[in-house]
Amino acid sequence: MNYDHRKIEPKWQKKWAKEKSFEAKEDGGKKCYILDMFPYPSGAGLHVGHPEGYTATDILARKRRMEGFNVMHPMGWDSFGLPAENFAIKTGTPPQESTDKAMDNFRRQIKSIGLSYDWSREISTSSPEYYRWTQWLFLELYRKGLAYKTFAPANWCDSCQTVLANEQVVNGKCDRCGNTVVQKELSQWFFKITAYAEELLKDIDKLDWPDRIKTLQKNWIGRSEGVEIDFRGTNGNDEFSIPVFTTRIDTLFGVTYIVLAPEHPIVSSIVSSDERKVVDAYIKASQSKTELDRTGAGEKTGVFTGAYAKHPLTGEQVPIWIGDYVLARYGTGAVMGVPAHDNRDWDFAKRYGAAVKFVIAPPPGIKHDNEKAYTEDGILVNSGEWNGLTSESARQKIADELENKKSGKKTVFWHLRDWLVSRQRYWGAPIPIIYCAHCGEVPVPVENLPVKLPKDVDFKPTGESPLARSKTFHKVSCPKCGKPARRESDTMDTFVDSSWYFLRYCDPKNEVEFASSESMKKWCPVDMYVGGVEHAVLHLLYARFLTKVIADMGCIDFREPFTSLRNQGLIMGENGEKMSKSKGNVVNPDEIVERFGADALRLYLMFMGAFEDSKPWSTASLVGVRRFLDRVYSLTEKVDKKVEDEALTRILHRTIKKVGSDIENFKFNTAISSMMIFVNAAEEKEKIGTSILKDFIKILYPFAPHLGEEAWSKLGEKKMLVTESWPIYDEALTIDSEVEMVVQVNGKVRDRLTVPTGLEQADLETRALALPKIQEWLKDKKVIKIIVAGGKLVNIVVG
Ligand code: ANZ
Ligand code: ZN
Repeated sequence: MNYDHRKIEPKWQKKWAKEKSFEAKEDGGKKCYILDMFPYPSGAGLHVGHPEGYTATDILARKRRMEGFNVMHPMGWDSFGLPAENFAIKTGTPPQESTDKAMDNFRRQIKSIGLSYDWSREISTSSPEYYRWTQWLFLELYRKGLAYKTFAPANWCDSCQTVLANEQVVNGKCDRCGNTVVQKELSQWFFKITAYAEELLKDIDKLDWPDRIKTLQKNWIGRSEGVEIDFRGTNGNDEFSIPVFTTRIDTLFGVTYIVLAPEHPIVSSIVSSDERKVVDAYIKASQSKTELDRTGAGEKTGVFTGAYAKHPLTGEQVPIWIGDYVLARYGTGAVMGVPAHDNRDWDFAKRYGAAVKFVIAPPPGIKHDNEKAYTEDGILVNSGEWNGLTSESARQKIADELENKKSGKKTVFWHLRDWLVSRQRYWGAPIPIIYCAHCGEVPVPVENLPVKLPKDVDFKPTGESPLARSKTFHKVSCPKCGKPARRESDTMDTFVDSSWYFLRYCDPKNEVEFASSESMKKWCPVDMYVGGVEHAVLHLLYARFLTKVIADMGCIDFREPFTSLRNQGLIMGENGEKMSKSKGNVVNPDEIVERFGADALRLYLMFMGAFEDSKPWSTASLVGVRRFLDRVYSLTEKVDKKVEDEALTRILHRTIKKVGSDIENFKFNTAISSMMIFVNAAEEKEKIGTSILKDFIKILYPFAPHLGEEAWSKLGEKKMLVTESWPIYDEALTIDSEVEMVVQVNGKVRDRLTVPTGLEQADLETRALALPKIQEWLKDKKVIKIIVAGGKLVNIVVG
C-alpha cells in the first residue's frame, strides 16, 4: 500500500507549525542547542548537500526532544556577500531584492523537507537589526585595541582602479579587463586574532571535533619554536645586522648563503651598485605575485645583492641574496640557506650554484646518498666542537651558546596572521568609523547604530563598488566636533557576520543588546554543530576567536562556542563527478520532494553512505528507499493488539538499541539498515503486535517524520507523535539467544553448530563431538584435548 506524500507531508507540516511543536521552551528540560551552519541564500536555491547536514541535525533534534530535552534548533541566513552584489552589478537588481527572493525560496524549500526548526528565531545577517550588532562588536573590538587599521597588500587592478577579491583574479589577470593584477599596499582594517593564538591552539584539544579539523586548525595557527640569530656585516663604514629565523639551528654549520624577502627594509641599503638594476627589476616583478604564487610548488628564484655577512660561529663570509619564496611577513623576513638539509634551499642552490655542505649525518643504519637534501634529524658532522651530538641536543646547546654570545635568542613564531576584515564592497555591514580632518578616526556613537547601507545607490554595471560612489553615504558631520567629515566606505568581511550568529539565536529580537547574558548562559555553548568541511579553518577559527573576546568582555562564561562538531561529506553527481550546472548533474531537491516525498529524500540522504564520506547520488537507490517507506506504511494494516511475538520483540529491542546509538554516533546509514532488517522480519508475520509496531514507528519518526505521524494516527493515536517519548529497550532482550560456533579438528574448520548462549564447556564438548561430520573426522583417532575459544569456536585436537 502506497502513501500519498503530496497529501500527508503538507498536512503534518501545517499541524506542527500550528502547534509550534519545535519552538524552544522558556523553561523545562535540560537544554540542548543543535545548530546547522546557516546557508548563504544563493539565487540557485537549495543544493542537495544542504539537506544532508540538515537532516542529520533534524534527526538528532527530534530524538533529543523525545528524550525530554529542551531543544533549540534554529535556522537563518548568511545573507551578505559577493554573489548578490555581482548580480546587482550585472543586472541592476538591488542586492536587497535578490537576497529577499532567495531567502523566501530557501525557506520554502527547507520547510518542504519537514525540518524541525524553531522559525521564531530566524535571523538574517543583512538585516539592520542584525548588522547593527555586528557593528557594535566591531566597536567593542576597536575599544579594546583588537581592531586596527594598517597597510596591507591587496589585489589591485590599475586599469579598473579597484581592489579585487581573490576569486576575481584569474591567472594573475583582472577578470573584467584582463589587465595584470598587482599587489598594492592599502590601508585596511584588521582584527587582532593573533593576540589569542596561544589560547586558540591550547583549547583545540578539549573539543569533540573530527581529528582532521583539529589538525587543520593547529597547522593554521602554526606555533613554531626556533632561534632568531644575527648575521652581521659591514657596508662601507656602516655595520648592519640581519636576524634570521630558523627551526633548525642544528644545521647552522651548513649555511652557505642567506636570503631576504624582496620587501625586507635592509635591501636598499646593502645592495651593491653593480647589482642594483637587477635587484630593482626582481623586486618589481615579485610585486605582481601573490603569496600563494611565491610559496607554492613553483620554481624558487632570487638574485644576489652583492653584499656579504659573517657567519656567527665560523666567521666565514656568506653571500646575501633576495628571493621571493621568503615572505616578509613571517619570522624575520630573512632565512639562512642550508641546501644540504632543506628542499627549497637545495633547489635554490642547484639553480644558482651555491655550495652544499652536509652537516647532519643520518643515524646509524640509515643511508643517504647526498644526491638530494637530507631533511631529517641525525648526528652532527662538519660542525666543529658540536660534532657527534644529536640534532635534538645540538639545538639546545647551540641555542644556549648563541644566547651567551648575544648573537641569537630562542623565539616562538606563529603562522596565524591578523584577520583582514575590510572589503571594498557594498553588500556587507558598513564599518562604523568616521574620518575627521580635526579629530582623526572617530567611532560612530553606539546610539547612532546601525550605520545603514544607503538604498539610493545606482547599480548600473560600472565595475565599481556602488557604496564608494554614494555621495549621501559618505558626507557626515564629525560626532566629536561637528565639522564635515567622511564615513569609512569599506564594509566588513562576511565572516564577521557569521562569527557570532549562534549567539544571536539565543535572543534574536533583543533591541538593547546583541543577546542577553541570561539567554546565552541558558543555551550556549552549542552542543552539536554540523556543516561542511570547507569551513574547517576560517569560519570555525573566527567564531572561536570572537567567543573568547566576548568572554573577556564579561558577557558570557564559556570560551569555546561549539562543543561537538561533525562534517557531512560531499554529494557527487550520479556520474561520480562534482555536481555542477555545466555538467548537468545537479539534483534539485524540489523535484525529489515532489516525486518521491520529503521523507524519501531524508531517508535516502542518510542511507547513501557514511555521513562524513563523499558519495554519488543514485536515483535508483532513492526509489528503493521510497519503496521501503511504503512497506512500513503497509505494516499498519497488519496490526493486532492481542498478538505476542517473542522473536519480533527481540528484533525490535535490538533495533531500538542500535538506532539509538547509531544516531548518537552519526551512523545514520547503519541505523536505517537495522530498521530494514526489522521490517523484513515483520513482513514475514501474519499479524504484528500493535505495541511492537508503535515502538518501531517512534524510532523511524526522526528519519521520516511525516510518515511517522501518519502511521501513528492510523494506529489510533490522537496526540501527535512529536509529543511522544523515545522508546526504552530491555538489554536482556537485545542479547542473542543463540550463537553459531565453528567446530574445528586440529585447527581446520569441519562443521558449524548452533547452541543456546551461555552453555557450559562440558555441554558444548558433548554437542560438538556428537556431530555426524565430526565423528567421521574423529574415526580411528584419539582426542587429546578440546579447546573452546571466545564463545565462537570449538577446536578438537586429535593425535
Ligand atoms: C634553516 C633551515 C634548515 C630551515 C633546514 C629548515 C630546514 P616553520 O616551521 O614554518 O616555522 N623560514 C623562516 N622564515 C621564513 C620566511 N619568512 N619565509 C619563508 N621561509 C622562512 O618554518 C621555519 C623554517 O622556514 C625556518 O627554518 C626557515 O628555514 C624557513 F634544514 O632555517 B629554516
Ligand atoms: Zn572632528
